[in-house]
Amino acid sequence: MLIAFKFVFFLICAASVMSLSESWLPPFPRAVFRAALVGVAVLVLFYTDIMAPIRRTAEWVKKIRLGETPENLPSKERRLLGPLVKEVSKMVRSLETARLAAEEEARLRQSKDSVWTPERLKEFVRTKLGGRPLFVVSNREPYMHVKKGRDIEWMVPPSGLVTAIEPILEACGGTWIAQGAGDADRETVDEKDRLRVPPEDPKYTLRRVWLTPEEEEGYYYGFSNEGIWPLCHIAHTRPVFREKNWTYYQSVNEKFAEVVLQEIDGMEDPCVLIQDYHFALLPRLVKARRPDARVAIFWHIPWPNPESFGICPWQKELLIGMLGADIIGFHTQYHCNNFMETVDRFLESRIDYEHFTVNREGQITSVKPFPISISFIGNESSSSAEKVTSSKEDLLKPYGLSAEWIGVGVDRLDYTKGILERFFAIERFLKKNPNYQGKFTFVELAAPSRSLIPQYRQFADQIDKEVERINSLFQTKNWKPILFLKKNHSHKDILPFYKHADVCLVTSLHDGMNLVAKEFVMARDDEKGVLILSQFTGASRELKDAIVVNPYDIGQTADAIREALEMPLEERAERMKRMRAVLRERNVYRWAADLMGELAQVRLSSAVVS
Ligand code: ADQ
Repeated sequence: MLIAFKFVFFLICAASVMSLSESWLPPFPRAVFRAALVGVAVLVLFYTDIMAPIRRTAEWVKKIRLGETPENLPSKERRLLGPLVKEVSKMVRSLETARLAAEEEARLRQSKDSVWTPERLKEFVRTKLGGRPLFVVSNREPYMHVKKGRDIEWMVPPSGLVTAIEPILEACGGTWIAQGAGDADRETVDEKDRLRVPPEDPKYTLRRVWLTPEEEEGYYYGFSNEGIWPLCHIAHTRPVFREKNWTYYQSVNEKFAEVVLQEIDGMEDPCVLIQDYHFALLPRLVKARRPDARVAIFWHIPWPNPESFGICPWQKELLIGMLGADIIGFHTQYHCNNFMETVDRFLESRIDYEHFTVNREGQITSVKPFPISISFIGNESSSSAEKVTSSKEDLLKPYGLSAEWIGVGVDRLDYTKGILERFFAIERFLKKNPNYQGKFTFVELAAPSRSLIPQYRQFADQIDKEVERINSLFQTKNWKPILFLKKNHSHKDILPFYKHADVCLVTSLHDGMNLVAKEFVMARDDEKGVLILSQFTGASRELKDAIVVNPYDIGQTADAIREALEMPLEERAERMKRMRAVLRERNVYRWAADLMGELAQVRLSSAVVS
């Protein structure tokens, strides 16, 4: 635009000079003079507005190549070379990430450190799978497309699963099969319901599966979340088993099995990694038709004792479905033991407690713990994306509150997370320690969850009432004991609360692992902050330097809050240091590597699963 404007301006000036020249030059020299004038104008424009920006852009790219951090390109260059600059900027980001990763790798190699990084995982998986692609199945998809006005945007649903699985798929390629749940998901797939992701730098295929509202209600809300979820958590919420939901659970598992079989068709010796309790029947359905496939299922929630599991009317069918897998993974050895005892109680099979395997009709399944974790490699605080500048005061100010100490809780609004028990403990703490009234505020960041299920709606109402009751007992003009923020917060919103809280409360009544406890520890590079952790979480097996409590014991949790707030600084730092060392060593890349290593080693039995 600007160039065109300049060109027109030059032409007008040239025309004026030329009309002047008509009076003093004969026709031929006048023509030469005119041509020369236009030529000079074009040359000047070409040099200043095309060559110079290209030269400066080339300098900019060169600086990046040499590892320098150049200033942003001036707007003139960005205007002229817009699309090119956009692509180069993306390249710069990938290059920067690759360079940081390579430096980290080199540093770790030199220090003979055993930390797992995404790069190490990629290399490991590439070698182990020998170029074979991987097929992952989960209920939730890693990328969701949603409508924003007239545009379509993509988002990553908040899930630890994506963090854990994506580096593996990025390394070996393959296909992630999941339910398409975004309102623009159908508009972004090809005729085979596939698309390449990540959207900005495609490395693997996402295959979406469509469920009808009835299927979603019966399989997801019904059998999975009203049945299996409370069955496995033993949080004293009665599981609901309806025949109709069971029928949907079976048919949706069959639907997913058909998709898996289509996707692995023609692949030799494919690896299939199934996620969670939504797909207990899937391993057998796949293995029966493709005995040459290596199949693993990872169960993200606890496994109960045989007596508790025994109330499920379809206990045998679920167990037989799972035992189609070559590997069944849980977070803890305790859950593996419960599973083996359950199989022992309800199925005809040969159990080997020495190697933790089940042999059912010749199909051998290995049952192992793989404690899931977070993407902590130890240098996170240096990443600019993670920098937090707010203060404790800034966090409470928008709500007209101030407090000397703050506590934090981050949960899906789920009855298994012990949120009510936590609030009762805060009430007890303030009653027992009146000197903290007016000074300690607990911030609960709670994401609404599964609100179509009646128990979840009742639970949410009960929480609202208790928050109101407890606050009304103590609150003053600019202070209250509980600040209850109910929404799905972004990780960026949660981080300042993790960073500035004096104490984090994780009081699950039962939890497979609990990643919030680990996220809190990862955020505390200042080595301050104390973690209070339920003994009924998988995380309590690893984070032994937390203050471990029985969440049903309200008095004990109340005393733990006081102990945390009054803990000497050195002790806090010592505990946090040790917990961070554990997490660094057992991060999510190690989880993925252990699981993939095991899957690659599976010796396929000749048995055909019936
Ligand atoms: P969840 O029951 O969802 O996972 P958890 O492990 O704590 O429990 O993970 C929750 C995740 O959601 C965390 O990453 C957390 O940051 C995020 N989250 C929680 N509240 C939020 C909020 N208000 N806004 C936004 N994000 C929020 C299941 C099992 C666990 C197991 C995991 C992984 O129940 O036991 O640890 O899978 O296997």
